[in-house]
Amino acid sequence: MKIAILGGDGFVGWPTSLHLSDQGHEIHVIDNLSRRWIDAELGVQSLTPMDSIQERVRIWKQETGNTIHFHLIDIAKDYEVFKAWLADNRPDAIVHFAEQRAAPYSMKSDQHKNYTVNNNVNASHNLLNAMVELDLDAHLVHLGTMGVYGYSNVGAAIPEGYLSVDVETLSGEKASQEILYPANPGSIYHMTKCLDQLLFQFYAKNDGLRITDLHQGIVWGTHTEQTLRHKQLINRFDYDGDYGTVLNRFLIQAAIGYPLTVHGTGGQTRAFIHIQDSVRCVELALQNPPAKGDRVKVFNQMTETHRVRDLAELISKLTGAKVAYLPNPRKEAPENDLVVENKQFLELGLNPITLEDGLLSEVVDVAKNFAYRVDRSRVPAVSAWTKEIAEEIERDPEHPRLKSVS
Ligand code: NAD
Ligand code: USQ
Repeated sequence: MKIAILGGDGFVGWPTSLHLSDQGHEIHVIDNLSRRWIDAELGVQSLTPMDSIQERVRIWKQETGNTIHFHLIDIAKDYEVFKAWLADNRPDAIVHFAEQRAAPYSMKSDQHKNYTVNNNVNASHNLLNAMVELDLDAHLVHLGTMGVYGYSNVGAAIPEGYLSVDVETLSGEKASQEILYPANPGSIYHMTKCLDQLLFQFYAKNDGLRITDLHQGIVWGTHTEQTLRHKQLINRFDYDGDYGTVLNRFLIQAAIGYPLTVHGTGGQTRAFIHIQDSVRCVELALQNPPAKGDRVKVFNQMTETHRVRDLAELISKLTGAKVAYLPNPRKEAPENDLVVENKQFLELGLNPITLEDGLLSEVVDVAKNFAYRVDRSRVPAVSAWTKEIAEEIERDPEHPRLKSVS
């Protein structure tokens, strides 16, 4: 297949591009490199030394003989350029990773909120709009988030996208219907993914676009089979307070002797998936497209759930790291349970990599190799969820949220 990978220079997009190229697909990475600019804005860098995208694809060609094409396009801003590219290339499938994906970054200021909403909603809408305009019957696979559901605590498993509900009709009878699971975002970033869901629902219904939405949990790990083939193919690995995600942050913190930064009591339960499984899931989704006219196909792309404090304790046991319980900069439930259905990928043959598979130590080893690149002052998460929390921080410059724990 000819596959466009929107956001193919990112943490999940790059290993997905390599994985699909390895399987013989013709891969076109489209990326505006905004993530690299955000590194510059924040004064941080990936823990792993990343080469330019041009150099990365050159090394891939050298190692495998396969060409990955790169196109520098901002899909949120350059609608006409993007549409012209789609018209000229007419891909069979499009994998859409190209959004601002960090919840803390999306909550930093009013400018960051605007940027995240404008970028993410326009990116998705421009894509859908252009597909209809060009009569492009490509299968669109979008990377969504488990966070659209809001980590429900109702005691029932979260279904894959749709909820069966009974409504009482005017004549007093029961009518059953399936609705999109009620959206309950916990950040501006997660909210944009809820808006994406509605865009997809409309375009599948109105224009018969074939869309799969992958509601993914937190991705951990860094290597995949293909990124290991050459040191210059290495994946990016974020550790800073905005882009680093919890499990990868804990593993890096353990490697550099920094106390594990648990927010609040650490009673938050979240869904996780290893990066190798994430790329495999995209492959499985591409092999199983919905038919034209079908509703949006939703998968829960996660393999296990864990409570944040249990993760910290597990890593502490493995590495001897200390655990620091910090005031939470986010507005979120301090404790929640989370049960998630993920039958569809298992039935399609996904064989999940779990935390017990020894990969935790592998990640700590990667982090130890590159520990010299870590700026410890960028480790604390300081982005506040509300004005009240921000004001508290401002009033008290000694507040532990602002101080590096050491
Ligand atoms: P990332 O920030 O590393 O990659 C996103 C890529 O998209 C970057 O290379 C960026 O430059 C590009 N991009 C952003 N806006 C663009 C635009 N307007 N035009 C062109 N390119 C643009 O993020 P990631 O961790 O690889 O996540 C990829 C997708 O998966 C995101 O949509 C995210 O919401 C979703 N996701 C990620 C995780 C995770 O734990 N990393 C978990 C669940 C879902
Ligand atoms: N947390 C800590 N300590 C830290 C960092 C985070 O306790 O040092 C806590 C947070 O408060 C939160 C939980 O860990 O309760 C998860 O935070 P996270 O930053 O790992 O994940 P999140 O903000 O939800 O976002 C990440 C990705 C996002 C993706 C989402 C999937 O950045 O793109 O959509 O995971 S999910 O969480 O399932 O919604």
